[in-house]
Amino acid sequence: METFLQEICDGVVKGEVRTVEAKVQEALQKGIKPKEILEAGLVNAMAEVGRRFENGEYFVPDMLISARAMQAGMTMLKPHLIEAKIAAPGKVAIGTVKGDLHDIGKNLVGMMLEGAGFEVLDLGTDVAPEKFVAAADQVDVIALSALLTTTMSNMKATIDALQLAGKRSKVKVVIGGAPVTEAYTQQIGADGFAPDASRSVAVTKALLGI
Ligand code: B1M
Repeated sequence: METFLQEICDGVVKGEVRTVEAKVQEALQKGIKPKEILEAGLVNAMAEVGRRFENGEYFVPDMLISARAMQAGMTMLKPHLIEAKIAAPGKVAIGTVKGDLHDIGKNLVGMMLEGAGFEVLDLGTDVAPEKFVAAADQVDVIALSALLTTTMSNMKATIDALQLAGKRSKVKVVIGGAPVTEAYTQQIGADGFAPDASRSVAVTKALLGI
């Protein structure tokens, strides 16, 4: 791996905001592709943070410090990821489901969709099913993120709430997040599953027939 990318990755793992910002800046100036910085530097680092958490080497405050460094890097990358903005092919409401506060993956998916020209309405984290239902009139797609096995069930609760409100057929529902699988997608009656941010664009486009 390029030294810059390794340094960005190490900076996120150690939670060093200033190092991450400086190295992302340097990497961009050296012409390293934003997508490469994102995937090999930032996303890779959070996988290592997760591994350390599982091994008992990191605790919640460590994860938060790393997440803050990751967000700092993402803020710098965002304008570069969202370049070629063309006429919006559709509108997406995105949010992390009720009870779940993880937002890094959700933000990445939102950025990639914006980068692909979609208009993105970010409903934030810990989003109750009723909020997604309220947004359904304004969008073509609802994108749900969940990182916890305990909050995944709120994806189904959201789909059920859309159904109950008579809005299910108005929108496509696409889901994702570390514990989410294709089988779960079918089980709860969602329309699509994206295993990562890049593929969320292809899946969303396919659902809209673009
Ligand atoms: Co949390 N956490 N966390 N955490 N955390 C995990 C998810 C965990 C796997 C860690 C572990 O045990 N190894 C574990 C869940 C276990 C489980 O449910 N089976 C866990 C736990 C247990 C918890 C707490 C319960 C810890 C506690 O308090 N005891 C707590 C829950 C709080 C809550 O939500 N109510 C908690 C808290 C936190 C922090 C606040 C400290 C922090 C979040 C900060 C933030 O998001 N602003 C945090 C973090 C950072 C993590 C890990 C380390 C990293 C998550 C991350 O950002 N990954 C995570 C371990 C891990 O994932 N390895 C962990 C990077 C991100 C780019 O990936 O989010 O997977 P991800 O998104 C990907 C894909 O999944 C996909 O695309 C993204 C980009 O490619 N995707 C979508 C995501 N959403 C999508 C939506 C789509 C499509 C694709 O829609 C179309």
